[in-house]
Amino acid sequence: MESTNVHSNGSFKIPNIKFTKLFINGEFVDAVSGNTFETIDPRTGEAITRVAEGDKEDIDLAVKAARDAFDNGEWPRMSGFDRGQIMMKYADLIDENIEELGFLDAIDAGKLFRASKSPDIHLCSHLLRYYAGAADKIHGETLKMSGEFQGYTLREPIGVVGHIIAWNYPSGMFFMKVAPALAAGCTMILKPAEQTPLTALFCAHLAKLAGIPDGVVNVVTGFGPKAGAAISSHMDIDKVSFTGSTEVGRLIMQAAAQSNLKVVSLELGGKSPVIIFDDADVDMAVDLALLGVFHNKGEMCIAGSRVYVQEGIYDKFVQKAAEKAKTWVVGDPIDPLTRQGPQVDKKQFEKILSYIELGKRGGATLLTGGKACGEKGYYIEPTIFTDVTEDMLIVKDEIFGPVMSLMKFKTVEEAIERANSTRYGLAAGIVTNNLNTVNRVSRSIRAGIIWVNCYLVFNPDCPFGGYKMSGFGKDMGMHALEKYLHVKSVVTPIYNSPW
Ligand code: TXE
Repeated sequence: MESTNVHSNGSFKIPNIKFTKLFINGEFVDAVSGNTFETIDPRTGEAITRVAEGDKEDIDLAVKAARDAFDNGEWPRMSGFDRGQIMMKYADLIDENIEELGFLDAIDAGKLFRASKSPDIHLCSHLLRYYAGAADKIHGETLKMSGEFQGYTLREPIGVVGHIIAWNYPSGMFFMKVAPALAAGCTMILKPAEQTPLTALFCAHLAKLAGIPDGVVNVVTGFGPKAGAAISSHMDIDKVSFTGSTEVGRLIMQAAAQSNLKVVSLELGGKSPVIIFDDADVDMAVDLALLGVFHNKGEMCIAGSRVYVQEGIYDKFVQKAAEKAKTWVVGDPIDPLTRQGPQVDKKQFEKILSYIELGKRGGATLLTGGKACGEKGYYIEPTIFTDVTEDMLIVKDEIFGPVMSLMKFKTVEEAIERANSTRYGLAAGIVTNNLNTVNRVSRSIRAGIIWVNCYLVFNPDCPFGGYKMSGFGKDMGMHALEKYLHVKSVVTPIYNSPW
């Protein structure tokens, strides 16, 4: 462990960065190469600190530790109840350190400090407690079979898991992956995104404090093509669980197929529709639609970036959306009045601005925003385009920023068809008071989660994951636990063996 000093800035404590090394086999260690890289504060574009840059050799060491902990260690063998008790302790430690974790997410990812403390970090401890409660309820079945045999199934931990995660929910995503895998009895290596390594290392430290045995949770910071690729192509990792872009998801599947055919689950991009019908309360619908795409500065795979409004309320909606978007405060994510912080890094900032340019040049009308703001850092104005058509790239591609495409529709059939006209299928929103419309549309949209008269509502018991090119395999809910379990059948003769 490095320095533990905490210095104060106004009403909250700003922590010094304590953990910057790889966490392997219960110890913080330098990368084998000795290399480090900068992690950048998107509020300023300046470096926060340097972090160890893991590579294949470091992944090999982490896998060796995780393999040994799985093959010979106590974690997979202890009772589910005991695992659950340790996970409960881990959850308590997250709550005790909520301010520091929230702050690290704010300076590393540009997330709202307020939102990082709640619900983001609350979700972390909630996930741990949810899966801690499930750890002693992993049961098999008894099989009657036929003839002189009977059988039963065992649900066993899948083995050594490699988690590769993205930067938009650094701590929440850590526990979406780690908590169910821990409950199942797996051991693991997690690679956080290179943009946001800080909370993962802090959470590794808390895992040790909670009493999770060495080698069970290993964190290797580093870059995708090196440390990430070493996970997906490793011969001794049994499963890879990934959250990130569709392009890299494809590479992960290829690497899994070409190495040891490890089990793969992918949570990828989205281009989610929000459909607002004539009978909706316009103020409520506008608030919901703005939140759906501007929250977390639009860096959400579930961002409701395609907003379809029925023709009867379209004009009123456009007017109110413009008014409200202009009051959306962009600024320092530490300031409690801010609603939108900076984009995560320069690359993402430039990607979003280039899509905004594409929209302008393609003939879409800029209703609000449309440019960067602030003197330094990676801030972008909340941007709404109207007069967009389905063939424009701003409507087809995941922008992953505060950019809404606002479109008009006439009938329910048209809304369903246009909502489904995407290669993605992660989420959708419906705003209406008509129950028949709710039932019809929610059954017709090909997406993993449908929010009715709400948006962005998450809970650990609510499965989350995509259809189509948004990936496969669920995070959260009991379905996520299944991802980390194998089913084994055991067959025995009822009386004497016929052999
Ligand atoms: O993602 P990457 P990026 C989308 C979003 C965003 C775009 C690019 O549209 O603008 O992706 O973001 C690791 N083998 N999403 O470039 O590259 C990488 O180190 C193994 C949606 O940041 O997919 C990081 O840990 N791993 C998404 C993780 O993959 C590799 C969230 C994600 O990075 C790798 C993030 C490789 N060859 C971006 N290359 C969502 N579903 O929420 C990279 N990585």
